[in-house]
This record gives sequence, structure tokens and C-alpha cells, in this order.
Amino acid sequence: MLPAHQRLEAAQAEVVERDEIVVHYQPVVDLNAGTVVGVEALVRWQHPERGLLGPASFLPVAETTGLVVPLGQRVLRQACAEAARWPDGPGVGLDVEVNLSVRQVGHPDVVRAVREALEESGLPAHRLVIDVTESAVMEDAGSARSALHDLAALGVRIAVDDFGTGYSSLQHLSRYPVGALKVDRSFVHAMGRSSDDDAIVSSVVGLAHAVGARCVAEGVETAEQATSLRLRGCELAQGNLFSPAVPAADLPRAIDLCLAAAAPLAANGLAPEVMPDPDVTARIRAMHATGASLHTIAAALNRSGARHPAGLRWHARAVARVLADVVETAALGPDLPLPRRPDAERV
Ligand SMILES: [Ca+2]
Repeated sequence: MLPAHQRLEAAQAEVVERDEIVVHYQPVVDLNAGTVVGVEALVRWQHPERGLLGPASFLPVAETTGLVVPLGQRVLRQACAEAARWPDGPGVGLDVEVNLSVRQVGHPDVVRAVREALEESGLPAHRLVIDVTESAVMEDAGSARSALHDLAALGVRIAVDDFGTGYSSLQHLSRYPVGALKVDRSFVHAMGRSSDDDAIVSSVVGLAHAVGARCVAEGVETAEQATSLRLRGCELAQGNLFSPAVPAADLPRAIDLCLAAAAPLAANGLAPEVMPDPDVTARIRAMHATGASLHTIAAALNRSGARHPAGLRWHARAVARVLADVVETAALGPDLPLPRRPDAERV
């Protein structure tokens, strides 16, 4: 008998051809407007014996063997086709986000595959968001960069997933057509428990705004997390507080639940914006000039920022303002290392 991983590999090759690959959709909520703006397509394997499997149980092998490429193309085509068929009701006009793994982004046919999925489905390019990991952006900078620019030229938007888990820098981010940064769920879960993680969340919001992108929080489970994210300036969120990933047929009900959960959050007025103190701004710029990490800068902001809601807004705005200055002057200095955490589930 074949070893377990080879059996899994052989089974996966057949699965891509059969109808066992299932796409579920998790709504993405606008925290300020209390509306649903899109859905993220997430792959599942309807295993004939083991039931519905999440990506963590089969994607690592698919990534190693290269099967992730045909698997990912299938998810892409299915998600585009389903999104294009949402003509009325609460699903109308929603963005659809599709994850591309490192291997897919580096594949020479990635742009053609996306173009064909759009053409076959009739989905307008502006409704498709391609999620790539920070590591996909960082590890294969040459070909990934040209592929992402070609995708952006099609009209597709790019989001950087699991942000804060890799080694990102302003230099790299400013080279890509990034429309959104997605705060990794590990930071969202640690909010309120660790001031370092709180500071990282504020810094990612600030970094997103500095490069003209929106900020999306993943894995939001409580109203406290959603409120804290909104006060920090994070615009979008997804997670079980609003809805888990559901089959396309269940989306209308999931969207209703999201609207019910988001309405009270959006109804709360935001504290007035407070501009950062120029002395603190100058200090942060000086820290950046010496190559201080985003962590160090965030920790300094954390120490000087007030704890009330206006302080949270101030916190993110201060980072955005300082980092926007740095991007504009292009005197970029050393990369800003962030801690590396294990790659999350993909596709
Ligand atoms: Ca994603």
C-alpha cells in the first residue's frame, strides 16, 4: 500500500476532476456602514468517507505536489461563476475574494487563468479581489510583482492576506498595487490581551492607509473586537461574529445575520478625530530613520497614545501620517521586519 501522503496525493488528483471540491463563502462587513460588501471564497473538500474537510487538512499536500494550481483554478472559476449569478437580492454586486497561494501566484499561467475565469463567467473584473499572502509578495518578488501588476491592469483588486505575519516593508508594499491589507486573525484574537498585538493592529491599519489601501480584519469573533477595530480606523471585518463561511445557497440568510450583527456597531458614533502631536510624529520619524522595526514604532505609539477611543483613532492616524510621509519621500531606509508566524490555511 502507498504511504499516506501518496494516497492523499492520488486522491486529490481525482478530486479535482470530480465534484468533491466545494466552495463556501464568508461575508465581509463594512464596520462603518453596517453593510456587507463582499464574500471570501474558501475551499472545502466533500470527502466521500471523511465528510467536509477544511483546507488545513489537504492544502499543505496540494501545495507541495503542485495540485494546488488546478485546484485553485477550479475554485477561481467556480467562485467567479457563482458570484456572476447573484443577480438580485442581498448578494447583488458583492465583491468576491479568491485566495491564490504562493505557488499559484508564481505560476506562468496565473494571469491567463484569471482572465479566462472572468470571461467565462461574465463577472466584471472590479468585483474580483485576489488575496495573496504577504509571503507570496515577499518570496518571489520578481515574477509575483509582474503577475500582480498584470492582474491589476485587468481591473482586479489585490489584497494582502494574513498581514503582520511575514517580513513586510514599506519598500515592498509600495511596489505593489495593493487595495487592501488583511490583519491576521492572531492579532485580532490577542487584542485587549497584549499591548504589543494591539499596537500591531493599529500599525497595520496605519500602514494600509499610508499606501492608500483599506484594512480588513479576519477572525473577528466578538463585538468588543469589532468595536475596537472600528475605533482604530479598520474599515472591514469578517469572522464568526458576523457569519462563518457558508454554501452559496445559504448566503442570503448569512447576509441577514451579518446585517443584524453589524447594525448596532455602525450606529455607535465615532469619537472625534484627534490629530497626532507633532512632537510624537517627529519622534516616530526619527525612530524610522534609524531602522526601528514596526514593532518598536508601534510600541512607542502605544506608550504615548491615550487609552480612550479618540486615542485609538489617534494611534492609527499617527502611524498612517508618518508612514505616508516615508512612502512619499522614498527615502525608505532598511526594511521593517515583523515576526514570522506559521502560514495560515490558503485557497
Ligand atoms: Ca484570504
